[in-house]
Amino acid sequence: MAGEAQADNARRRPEPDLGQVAVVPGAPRCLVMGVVNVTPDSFSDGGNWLDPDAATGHGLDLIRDGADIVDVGGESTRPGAQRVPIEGELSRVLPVVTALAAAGCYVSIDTMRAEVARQALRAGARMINDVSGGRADPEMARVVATAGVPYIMTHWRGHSADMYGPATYDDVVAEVRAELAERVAAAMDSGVHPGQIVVDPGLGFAKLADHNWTLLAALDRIGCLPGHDRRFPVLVAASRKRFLGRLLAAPDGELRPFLGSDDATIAVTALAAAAGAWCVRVHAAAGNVDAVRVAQRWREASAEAVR
Ligand code: PMM
Repeated sequence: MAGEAQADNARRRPEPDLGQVAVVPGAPRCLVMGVVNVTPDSFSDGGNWLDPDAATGHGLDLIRDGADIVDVGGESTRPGAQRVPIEGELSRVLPVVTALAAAGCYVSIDTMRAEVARQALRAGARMINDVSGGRADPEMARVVATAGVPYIMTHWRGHSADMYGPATYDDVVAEVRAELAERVAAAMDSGVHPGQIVVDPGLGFAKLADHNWTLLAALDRIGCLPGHDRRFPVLVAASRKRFLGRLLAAPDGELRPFLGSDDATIAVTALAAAAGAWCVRVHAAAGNVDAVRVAQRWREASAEAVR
């Protein structure tokens, strides 16, 4: 299989010198990435932050509440969403990225388009979050390699217009790890340094609720990809996703509304941080920041107990 061959090449290739590459930020605890969706139609907060000043203010609030990174996106990926033209995406994100970067925030750009990533980096973004893992735009890996910035690669099987058509797996953990391994090998072939890469199981992206739970339960294996001999940092983005609303459904089957799943998001954050996640991507920062602090202390106490 082409993917296996790519992964084998990745394993054999000596790692290049880090040079000017900005490696993924390390942290004593799991990082918290706050979401700023500058969209009319994202599933939990669509329309709230479409105005650039409102979006910037929201980003600053997330940082004040303890978020380490703000993730600015201008294209909804909710199930069924159609693509926005690139001009529309640029006009949504660039003023917000510029303002948040100028205020000293660590900004990530959430985009599948290389040109949007390039312009956002020029405007001050320092990290690229690509939910397609480089599949939507073949130019993306070259932009990442040239810029030398951290790059989040999410497991993805296709655009949101048909989110659940490709949600078929015999073994979801093995298949997600194998497909991520292929994407990582392809990025490295384009010159991306492995130290730039973060992987993400892509909760909800071509995944049914049970797939998401199975992936979360296997979190400690997601960063160890077949054919690669380093463990990649893992980002978990469960916040307000539909599988939480389904878990918390009322007795009559009505799904819990998005805003009613923030406590469940915090519970996932605590468990993900305890399982060693590098970062959680969340819509509301404060409770999640508390949760990662609890998880960190718990991990330290566990380590102390075995010394
Ligand atoms: N999900 C959404 C948007 N961006 N980024 C990463 N890395 N992983 C995700 O799972 C992800 C993402 C969609 O959720 P939203 O509309 O609530 O932002």
